[in-house]
Amino acid sequence: MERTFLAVKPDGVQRHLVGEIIRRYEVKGFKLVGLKLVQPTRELAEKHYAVHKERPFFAGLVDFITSGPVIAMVWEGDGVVASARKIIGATNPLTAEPGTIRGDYGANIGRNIIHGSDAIETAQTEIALWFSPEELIEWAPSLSSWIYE
Ligand code: FUP
Repeated sequence: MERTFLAVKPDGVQRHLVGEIIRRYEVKGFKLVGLKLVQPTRELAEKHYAVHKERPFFAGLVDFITSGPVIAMVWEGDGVVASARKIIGATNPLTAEPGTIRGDYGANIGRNIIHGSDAIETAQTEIALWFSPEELIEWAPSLSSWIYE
């Protein structure tokens, strides 16, 4: 089953959006398989955003993501990678559609509340970076037959 990595960034934690964000993925029908509060180190943040290391916003991005705790999560479900991104919305909250997390709660690209893996391969890399295998829990949701045909 497909898995994705989501993280509520320090702004989302400070703004008390953790519960609201988890709720959106729960009620959608995805399965939570990993969850923890993390104070990211610079090393972790630089690895996580390595693809952006030549970009002008990289230093600020690393400063921001290491500035406070983040909620790191792994969610599982058919098509969860792309669907979770739709629920998040566009990178810039000012252009993200209303109804998306960034569209509803954000007003600045540098404070866009949540991270979500952009592809299945990226998700695998990010899950391995943020979680050890024993932190991911296999469990059988009793509602499965009401969520999946
Ligand atoms: P996303 O996949 O939507 O999180 O966006 P990107 O991977 O393109 O960018 C990662 C983070 O860099 C964004 F969440 C916000 C930040 N960023 C900026 O601060 N300025 C920019 O011009 C682009 C991205």
